[in-house]
Amino acid sequence: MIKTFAAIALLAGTALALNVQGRAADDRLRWFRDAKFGMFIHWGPYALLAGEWNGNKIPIGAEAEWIMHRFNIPVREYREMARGLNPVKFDAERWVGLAKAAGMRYLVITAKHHDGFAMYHSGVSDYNIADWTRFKRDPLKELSEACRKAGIRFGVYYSHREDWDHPDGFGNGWDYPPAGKNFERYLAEKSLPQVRELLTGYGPLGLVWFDRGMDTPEQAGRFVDLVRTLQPQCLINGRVGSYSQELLGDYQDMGDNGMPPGGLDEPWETPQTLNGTWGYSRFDQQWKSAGNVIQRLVEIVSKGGNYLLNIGPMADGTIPAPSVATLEKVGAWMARNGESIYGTTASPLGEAPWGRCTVKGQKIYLHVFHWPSDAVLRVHGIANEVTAAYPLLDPGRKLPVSRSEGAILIAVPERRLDDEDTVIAMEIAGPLKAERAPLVQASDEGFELDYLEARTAGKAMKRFNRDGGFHIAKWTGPEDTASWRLIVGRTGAYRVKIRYAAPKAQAGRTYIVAVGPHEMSAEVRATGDGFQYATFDLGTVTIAKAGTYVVTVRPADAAGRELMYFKSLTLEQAIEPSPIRPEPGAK
Ligand code: FHN
Repeated sequence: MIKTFAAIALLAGTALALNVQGRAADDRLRWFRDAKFGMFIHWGPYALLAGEWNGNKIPIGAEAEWIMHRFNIPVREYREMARGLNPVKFDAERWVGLAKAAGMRYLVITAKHHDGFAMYHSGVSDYNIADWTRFKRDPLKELSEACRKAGIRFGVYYSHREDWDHPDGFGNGWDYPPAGKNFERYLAEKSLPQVRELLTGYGPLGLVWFDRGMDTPEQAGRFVDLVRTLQPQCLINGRVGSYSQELLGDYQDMGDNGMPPGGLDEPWETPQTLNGTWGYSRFDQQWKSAGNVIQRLVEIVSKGGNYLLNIGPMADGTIPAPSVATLEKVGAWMARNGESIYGTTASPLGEAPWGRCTVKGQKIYLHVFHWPSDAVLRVHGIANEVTAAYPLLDPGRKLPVSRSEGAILIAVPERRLDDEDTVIAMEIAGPLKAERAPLVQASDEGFELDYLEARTAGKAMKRFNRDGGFHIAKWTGPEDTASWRLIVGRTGAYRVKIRYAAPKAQAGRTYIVAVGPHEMSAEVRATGDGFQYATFDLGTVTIAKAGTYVVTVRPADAAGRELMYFKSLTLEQAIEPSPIRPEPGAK
């Protein structure tokens, strides 16, 4: 088994994907990058069922808004049920007030979920809250206005592909046999026109949040074009396109409740639940605590992402009390510590034994989840001089700072100042210089060089895709590289193996793996459709001298297509003496 100690610090201020996104996208994304925290709202007729249909219950932890699909409720019956929606307790200002009190800076509500019911006054279909029920109001209009007053960006969720009500929409095979469907008709009759309505009737939108992808890039492109034409400043989330590599929207969404390992080079967001469902279920009372939410928020922000946290209001418009209580507690923490969240960038420092860091220029915010019992906070991996350290809650209280064996030592108060997360602000001289610790061989068996620990250069980018997870992509030419530094203690032969995914179109390109001055080349081989990773043996390399080596992977030459979706490279200590050329020398 191969083990490595990967004490890795990524480069400060991780370069965002300007080369891919372009300046216009960067401009659109500015508010989003600063906002960090948003409210997601799943609200529709399913809230009336609250997780139960004819005695059948949605299991705890499963999605209550999927009830129509789970129990194959006939369209006719679901429509009848939806007539009863009458959210007399709905109060847009109160909802938006809660988002604001929680420290959230944007709000995204389901304009239409998979059940096909519009929660706004649609002219395209009378199957909407204003025409279909006796609640003659338009909640989205009221929310959009309340958001504008409160300075919160307003966004709409729209299920553009999945629609269990429309005979040609995707997903309802119990009323409408798939063979008879004309998906294009659904797009033309309902999906595109409703998105147009949303883009024209609710003022400037912060974003449109599409879900569940689209079958072809061309179809997804129509939604992208519509948004770009009608509201060029409006963001589009990553799920507009198919669940594949190419990002047609402005930023990537993780999978539901997804937490990336870190190191992503693109703007991203993770939609997460407060209990186990998005839509309201009266059975699911497994709520996350405020402390859990705060620490998640910090972890997400420390990795450069946004946290879109869901509430599932009840059918009458009441927000479940546990959600309100949690969000208020989170908000109280945000009111004290928001400076360490908004407008920060990904931390180059990764996880520390005591917590995580966020960064804003020359200020490093140390989020202490686990208070040190000896009242000394040890910070590793920062080369800069520290000019000041103080609790964010008490900036006048300067904390003594010293250095020992490469670590910054901060003498902190005996007790934490904030439950769950006490923030210590640390000011440094000059731009942040994160020390990149080399990978150290943990055993005699070798190294595993993971994509996450690589230093990327050129167009090579650490990405997420909803099919295959995380990897390095976007590299097309020799200047696009992934590299690592190793300290090799044990000399001898190492067997080199590479793990990647490559669809057929990428097969045949040549790539170089350099271990110090020794280069080996190979051709990319197709690993299957989608993002199926496979491991290939590249032979052995002999390292004759102990020392520090740079290992690099790169395309051999320039081409218009991506090289591969790279996962890892392993250098295993070979058992047999190797016939391969001796290493001319270490750097
Ligand atoms: O199917 C939906 C689900 O109901 C919910 O809306 C989530 C939110 O991210 N999105 C889909 C599943 O990924």
